[in-house]
Amino acid sequence: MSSGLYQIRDKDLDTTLDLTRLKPYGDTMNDGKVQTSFTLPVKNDDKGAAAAVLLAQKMGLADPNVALRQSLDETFTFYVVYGSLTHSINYNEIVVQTVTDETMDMHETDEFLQERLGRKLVVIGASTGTDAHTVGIDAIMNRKGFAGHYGLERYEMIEAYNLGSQVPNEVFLQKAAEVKADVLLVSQTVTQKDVHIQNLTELIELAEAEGVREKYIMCCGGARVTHALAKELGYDAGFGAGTYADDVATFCAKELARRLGK
Ligand code: B12
Repeated sequence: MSSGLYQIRDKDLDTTLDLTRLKPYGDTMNDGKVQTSFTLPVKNDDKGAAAAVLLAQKMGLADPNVALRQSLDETFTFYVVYGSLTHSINYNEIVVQTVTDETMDMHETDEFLQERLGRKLVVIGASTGTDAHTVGIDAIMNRKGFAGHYGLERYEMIEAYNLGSQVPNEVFLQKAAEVKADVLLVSQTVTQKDVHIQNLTELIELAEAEGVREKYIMCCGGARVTHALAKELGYDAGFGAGTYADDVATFCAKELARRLGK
């Protein structure tokens, strides 16, 4: 492509971006275009569609348009609604808590552990309580890993135990003691009625009651888990969607080295 073409594109670029009044982008800067979907417990008719439009307006969407409505059964209907969001936010004021370490890859973490600790890091993981979702914890721990990132079982300097799902918190702590774990990894996927918060809190309370909380690096993860939430609940770190084994391995290796002064 000639540089002339780039010059034309640069000239035509929209320069009205204002990060203090950030809005979603559809095909023009600041058009605020969004799509939302929801189910209403009403039958699939024009009155139901009008209800969907009114709700979308109350959400702050201008010119809502029902792009799809589909009966789920006689009294439930699914809607997809497009519109322009009237709200904006100040992007420059946002402060987020993140796990700040620069992520090392598997080989770098193995080398780090070999040099600093001189022994394997023992990691135990599970989906605890009633949670039967295993894909998240498997993505982090299974040898084959996830999206091209190997899991903890493949690390030479990590001894990984994946207990699977629906592991009661008491059993999880017992097993952690048995294998002399350095790190506890908890996965929570179901968040209905904040069950993940109750379950994560119960584990911390149990660890405190048994006097072992400080013995372990405790991390949790799941689609609705953030680092800030994890810290609030008493964990050392929290990992959400898009996490790879590299991220949590880096955090745990560096955190243990820090604690041991190595
Ligand atoms: C597969 C699946 C199931 C399978 C699980 C099979 C299995 N072996 O895991 C089955 C069919 C069993 C199932 C059952 C249920 N499910 Co389900 N399920 C899903 C589904 C489709 C995918 C979840 C998944 O595998 N994601 C892929 C993984 C890779 O992502 P992830 O978990 O977020 O993990 C990543 C990060 O979060 C992070 N991570 C996760 N854990 C950890 C832990 C640590 C330590 C770290 C560092 C990182 C980390 O790293 C991972 C990789 O990046 C989701 C919908 C969706 N599309 O997300 C619903 C979903 C999670 N399920 C849901 C529900 C409601 C249920 C049921 C209650 C349904 C029912 N009424 O029976 C039951 C609950 C069973 C139970 N007791 O837990 C809801 C949860 C809603 C909510 N807000 O709570 C969802 C969102 C579907 C929906 N939209 O309603 N489910």
